[in-house]
Amino acid sequence: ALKGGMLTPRETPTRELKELSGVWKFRADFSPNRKRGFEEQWYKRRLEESGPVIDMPVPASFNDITQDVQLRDFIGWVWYEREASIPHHWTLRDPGPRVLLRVGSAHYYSVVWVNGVLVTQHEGGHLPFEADITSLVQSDPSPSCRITIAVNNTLSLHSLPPGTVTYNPDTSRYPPGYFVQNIDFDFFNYAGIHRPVILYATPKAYIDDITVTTKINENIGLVLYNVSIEGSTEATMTVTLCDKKGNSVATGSTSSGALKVPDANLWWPYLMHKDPGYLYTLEVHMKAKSHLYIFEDQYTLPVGIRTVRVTENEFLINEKQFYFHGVNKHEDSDIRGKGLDWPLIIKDFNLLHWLGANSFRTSHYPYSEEIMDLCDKYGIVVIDESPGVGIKQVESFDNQSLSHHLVVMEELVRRDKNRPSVVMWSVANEPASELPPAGYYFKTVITHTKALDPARPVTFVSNSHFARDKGAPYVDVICVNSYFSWYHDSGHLEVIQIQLNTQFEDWYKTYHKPIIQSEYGADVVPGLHSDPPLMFTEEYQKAVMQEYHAVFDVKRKEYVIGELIWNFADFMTVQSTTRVVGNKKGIFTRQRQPKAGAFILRDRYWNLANETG
Ligand code: BDP
Repeated sequence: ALKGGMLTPRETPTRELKELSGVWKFRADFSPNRKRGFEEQWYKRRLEESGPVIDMPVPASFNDITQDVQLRDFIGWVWYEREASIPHHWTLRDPGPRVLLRVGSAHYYSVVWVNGVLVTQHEGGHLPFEADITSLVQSDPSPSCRITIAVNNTLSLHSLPPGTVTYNPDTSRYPPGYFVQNIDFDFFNYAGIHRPVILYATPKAYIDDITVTTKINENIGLVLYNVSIEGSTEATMTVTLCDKKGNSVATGSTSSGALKVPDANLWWPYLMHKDPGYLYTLEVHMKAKSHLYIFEDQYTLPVGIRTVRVTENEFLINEKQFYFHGVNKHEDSDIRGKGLDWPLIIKDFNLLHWLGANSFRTSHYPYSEEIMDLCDKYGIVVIDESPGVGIKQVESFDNQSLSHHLVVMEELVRRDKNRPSVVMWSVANEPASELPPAGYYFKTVITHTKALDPARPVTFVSNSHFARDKGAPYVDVICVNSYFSWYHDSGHLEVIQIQLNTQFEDWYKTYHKPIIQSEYGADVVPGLHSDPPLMFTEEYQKAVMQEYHAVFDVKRKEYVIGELIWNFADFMTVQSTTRVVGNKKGIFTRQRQPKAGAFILRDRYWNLANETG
C-alpha cells in the first residue's frame, strides 16, 4: 500500500503553497553511458559548477524548447536545478510546519535532492510524487534551498508505458554510440518536468487523506466520508458540507460518517442539466494535540453528489441513461510538448463546450490535476486512463510489469478517487490482450482496481479480436477502437457500416455488456480537399464520421453507450512514413483551429444533447 494520502495541494488558512514554476537551470547528460551526472555527483554543488547549463522552463517538455535536434530526441538523464527561498517561519523547528516538495509529474524516472541530500525517487510519469523535507529545512539555518531533479525518459519492457532501446554498433552504418528508443504507442515520448513543482507547508499534525463516496436516496444525497490524520492520535474534528453559496448543509464531528443532504443538488454532466458540475465543498477542520502543542489543520475538498451504475446495456449517472458524446485527447501542444499550460487548458475546455462534448478519455495516461479540477467543475465526464499503453511484448505481462501496473493504479486511484467527473477507470489502451498471459494480467489489474475503488466501473480499451480477447471477460464496459477504411480497406468508405455493425454485434453477443466506440477517425492534412473524398482530405474525415454515425444511431438505441472521436486535436508522434509531422486525426489542428470534421461533430453532439439531455 502507498504511504500518505497526497491530497491535491490547496491553500487553506493552515496550509501555504509556493509554486516554483519559471526558469530552471538545465543540462542533458550526453556522456556515452549517460551517467556522468551521478559519477560526478552534480547534485552536490550548484549545477553551473559542473559544466554549462541552459535555461529551461518548468513546467514544459524539454524537447521542443531549443534548436538542438539531439536534445529533441534525447534519451537518458537530464538535470534540472533551481534555488528557492524558504519563508522564515517554515524553518522554525517547534512547532514549525511540515514542509513538502511536490512534483506534479515528471517523465519518466525522477531523483530529487535538496541541498545535495537525496529526498525522493519516483518511477512513472503523469502522476504526482512528493518528499517530506521538513527536517532538512529546519536543521539548516540558510534561508534558501537548492533543488536538483534528475529525470530519465528511458522506457523499459517493465515501465508504463513500456519501451525498448536498440543499439546499433555497426559503424559502417551508424555513428559511434548510436541507439534509439522503440515504443509501441503513437505519441511523441515528450519528457521533462511536465507539471508544476511546489513547496507546500502543512501543520505537523495534519489531515493526511479524505475519501468521499456519495449515494442518492430519493432526493436525499448521502456523502460518506473518511478522514485520516497523521502526526497525532488525539485529534478532534468538525466536518462541514457547504453548498455553492457557502451555506452549511450538513455537519459531522467524527473522523468518518455519513452526511445527509435533503433536496441535494446533484452533480450532473454538461448538457444534461441547467447547472452541470454542481460542487459542494467539504470543509474539514481538525485540532490535534501532539507533545506540547495544539495543531490545527483545514482542508477543503470539492464534492459532487452523484452515482454511477452499469447495466447490461446502459451507463447510468444518477440513474439516468448517459451517452458519452465526446473525444479522446492528449496533453500536447506546440513548443511546450506535454507541459502544463493554462491558456491551452482553458482553450480546450472552451472548444469542448463549443463542440457539445460531454466527456473525454484521458488517452493514454492520467492528465494533470488542474485539468481534472475543471472537469469536476464543468461537468465534463472522464474515463480516467492509466499510462498502460503499448503493452505489446510478452515480457511486459510478467510479474515485474504487473506489480508496477498495480502501484500505478494505486497512485491514480489515490489521486482521483474523490472526483465526481471520473466515472470509470481504464487500465490500458490496446494491449496485446490475445496473448496467453493477458488473462491473468488483466484479471489481476482490474480486480485490484475494483478493490481500491468499489464505486466505479473498470475497463480497458481493446482492438483485439472479440473472441480471443483475454481481458474482456473482466471489464464492466467494452471499449473498442476501430479504423475501418483507414488501416484496413484503405479508401473504401463503403465497408464502414457493414464492418462496424459486425463489430458491435460480435462483442455484444459474446459479452452482453454495454459498448463504447472508444476510438475511430481518419487523418486530415488540413486544407487538402477532394470530392469524391480521398484519404487525408477534409472531405474524407467527414465521410468516415458520417458512416460511423449512421451505425451509432441505430446501436445507441440498443447497447452502444458512447462514441469518442480520435482525436480532439492533432498531436506529435515519432517520425514515420504514416505520420505527416505527427498524427493528423484531430478534428482541430494542433493549434486548435477546426477542420471541416469539427463542424459535423458539433451539429451531431448538440443534437444528441437535445435528444438525450
Ligand atoms: C490507435 C491508438 C492511438 C493512435 C491511433 C492512430 O490507440 O494511440 O494514435 O490508433 O493510429 O490504435 O491514429
